[in-house]
Amino acid sequence: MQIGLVGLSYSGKTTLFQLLTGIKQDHTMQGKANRGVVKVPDSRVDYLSALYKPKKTTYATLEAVDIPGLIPGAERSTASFLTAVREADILVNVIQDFENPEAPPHEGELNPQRDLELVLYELLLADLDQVERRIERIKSGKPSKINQEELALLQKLKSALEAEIPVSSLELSAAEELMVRNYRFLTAKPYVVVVNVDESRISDHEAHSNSEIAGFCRERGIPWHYLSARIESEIAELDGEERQLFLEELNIKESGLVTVTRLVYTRLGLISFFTVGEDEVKAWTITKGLTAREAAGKIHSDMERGFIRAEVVAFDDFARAGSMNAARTEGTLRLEGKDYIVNDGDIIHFRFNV
Ligand SMILES: Nc1nc2c(ncn2[C@@H]2O[C@H](COP(=O)(O)OP(=O)(O)O)[C@@H](O)[C@H]2O)c(=O)[nH]1
Ligand SMILES: [Mg+2]
Repeated sequence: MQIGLVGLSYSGKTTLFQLLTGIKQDHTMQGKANRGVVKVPDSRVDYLSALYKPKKTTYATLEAVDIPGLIPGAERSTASFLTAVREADILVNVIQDFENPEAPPHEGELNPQRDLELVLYELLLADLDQVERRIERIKSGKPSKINQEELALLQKLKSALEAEIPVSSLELSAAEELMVRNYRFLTAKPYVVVVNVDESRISDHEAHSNSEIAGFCRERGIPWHYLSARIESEIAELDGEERQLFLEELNIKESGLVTVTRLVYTRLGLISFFTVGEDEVKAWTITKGLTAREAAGKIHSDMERGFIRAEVVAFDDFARAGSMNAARTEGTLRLEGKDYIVNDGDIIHFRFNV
């Protein structure tokens, strides 16, 4: 799964990219999209790894792309920007809410709500542009070949986008949904807001909760989070204990890396299950609602084909029991069949036959 970081220049995209991936970037390299792997922090994996002491510990991963090139009011967004945004599975909109002489705000005035709306507007315009061009192309084709259903849908999308309604907010039939998916509209993508706030105001939770942005997001069901990207990316370089001390000192309850990855998981409907052993402790990411057999297929197609049973224990039950044997005695480790729906945090051992 790919996270696309979008936002105006100087909002802190590259800084957040650094926090998420641990990869240091040259901030002067404007214009180039950076790609990196996000190791998804998970205290359950930490616990299992400390217990099993495996040869290898594998965390779940996401991909992050730091996408520059969004210029409000430009005639048309740059092609490289649009291509990168279209590839992303989820957009994280980074918004500037800090003062820094190295980061002049848009039109000389710091205004987070305006910046949020500017970004949404650019996404709307890109979709509208795509819709209009498609309508033109259809209309200029042979009349006999005109797909009336598609044309009707495009007209509906056009009116919505002109009224600044994102594609994700539209009620669509199953057939329309399918057509829309093919277009990969930017305003149809899952969307999360990260407000990059000055470190001096990072623990002002009341102000964050009452902000214009919070109201806007609450009303529309958009997940949002306040963090301070620069100080957090500096703290992230420290080792465990020191890191915790600094976070506490700043009254930051949880690292932005943890919160942002959790928001992304929730918004994308992702969950993790674990496999454990002396060789490897590993987190696997799947979409919510998969059966045990389908989950086995994520590990290996043989496991799906030859699936017999799954031995399952919820992480919390396992941690309480302290070992597999204790969990078995307590009855929380149980056998499940192929149609069992996997839960977030399940520790699973698949039995299969090939
Ligand atoms: N004071 C402060 N400065 C920040 C923060 N985040 C980023 N910056 C600085 O703002 C400038 C722009 O950040 P950058 O990540 O390059 O923004 P981008 O253009 O969106 O990639 C850089 O000089 C950063 O060091 C922050 O939370 N607080
Ligand atoms: Mg940048």
